[in-house]
Amino acid sequence: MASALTQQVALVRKCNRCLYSVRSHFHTSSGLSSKDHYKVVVLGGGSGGIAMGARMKRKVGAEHVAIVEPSEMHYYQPMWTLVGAGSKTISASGRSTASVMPSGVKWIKSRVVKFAPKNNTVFTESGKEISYDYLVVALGLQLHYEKIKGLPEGLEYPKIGSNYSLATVEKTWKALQNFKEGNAVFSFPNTPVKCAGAAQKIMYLTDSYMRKTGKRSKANIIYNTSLPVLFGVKKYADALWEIVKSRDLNVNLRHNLIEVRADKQEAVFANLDKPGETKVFEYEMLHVTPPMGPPTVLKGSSLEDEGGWLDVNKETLQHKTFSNVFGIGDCTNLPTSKSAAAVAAQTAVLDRTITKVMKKEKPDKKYDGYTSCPLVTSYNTVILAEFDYDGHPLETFPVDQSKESRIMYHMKADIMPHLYWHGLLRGLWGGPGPYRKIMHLGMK
Ligand code: FAD
Ligand code: UQ1
Repeated sequence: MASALTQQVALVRKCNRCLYSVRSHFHTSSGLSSKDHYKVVVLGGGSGGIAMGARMKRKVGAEHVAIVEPSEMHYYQPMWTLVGAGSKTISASGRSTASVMPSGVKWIKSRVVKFAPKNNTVFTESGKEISYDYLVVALGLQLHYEKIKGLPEGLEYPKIGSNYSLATVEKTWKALQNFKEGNAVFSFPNTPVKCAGAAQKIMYLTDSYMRKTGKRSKANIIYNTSLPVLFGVKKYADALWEIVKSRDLNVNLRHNLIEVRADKQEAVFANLDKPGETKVFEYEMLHVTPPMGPPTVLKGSSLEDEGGWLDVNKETLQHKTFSNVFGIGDCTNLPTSKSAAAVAAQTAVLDRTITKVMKKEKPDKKYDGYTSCPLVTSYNTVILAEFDYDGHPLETFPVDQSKESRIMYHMKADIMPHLYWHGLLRGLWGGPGPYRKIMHLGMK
């Protein structure tokens, strides 16, 4: 009896070793073992998560780092603006998650579903309990197409697209190509968004495409935004207003999309300054920037602020209550415009903050809110907006970046993807801060 038991235990051990080696070979784990511990656990394998995983690997060694990410594919979302306008393909914007995972780091291919920060533990959908010494939260934000009446089903119809999601970005390009005559309508929601410029970049590209194809005189181009301004930083807003006027684009401020009647090709907007007043716009093409919000998994986690965003110190990126928890990117309440450029600058600060906390020292490097938005204004021009928490321009190049530039377009379309895949994701690109200082040497 005893020897049968011993044999069984030996067999189970052998199987476990075998499973372990299979799993580590594929460098993923599906939740077969129920409890794991890592020195650093990163939640989310998007821009911020992969970059911080790479940096933490250098700090504590690959075997002490795990990244929890459910998706098989990792997408370079900034390319979707150009996919929606037909100048890049969706396949060029994606790589397998396995290929961007820092080698040797454990990929836990699941979704985090619960936090227990007092016990330094998170739980995954696959039933795994993971404990950590340090936690980096990089969960991104959530798109809420469902918050607009008629939209989820409306997106099944032609003539509607949205550059914000993988499933709908190619529909924008189809709608643009099939445009005959009428209104081309673009929306901007009444919530925080990622890459605040993307909602209007596609309008400028639509205008350019229609001029190129001789359809412009048949199109009435309308940008309806919930905001009271065209762009949050005056220097760039002034430049954009000039473009809007010169290209005959119609901008309606404080207009919030609330309903889509796709069968009738109608979009209903609420006037945010006159409660109860709505206006119906017929469309031949509609581009939707959906309402966005924090990851719902943060709700009730004691990690979130009153708005549901991860509650971090705006200079150090350390959580305000739990000193071994840190945040980066779109899921945080950092009061800056959410972007991959912001994530890049945040990685350099967060790397330093965590190093200091690990040594039981006070974090010293301060994030200034750096963010950037390459405002694509045609198929070969970009206004490169770069600014800080206070909305002050923080331009990298010693030129006036509010002017439309072909070189900046080349940078956005051809150089930036390399900087993303080979620099940011490998933890080697911490934003242009140090280069800005060199570029401006001897200048005011
Ligand atoms: P993400 O990169 O979105 O990653 C979040 C990750 O968390 C995802 O991989 C997701 O699968 C994972 N996740 C979610 N929930 C869970 C869970 N429960 N458990 C585990 N994992 C989870 N930025 C620029 O700088 N320049 C641009 O020109 C630009 N243009 C853009 C254009 C478009 C159309 C879009 C959509 C975005 C653009 N951005 C741009 C914004 C940029 O892509 C994001 O700000 C950036 O990717 C944010 O990184 P993140 O790590 O915070 O989130
Ligand atoms: C950037 O660092 C970055 O992340 C890699 C982006 O996301 C794709 C950007 O769009 C921009 C503009 C920057 C900032 C980089 C420079 C060189 C100004």
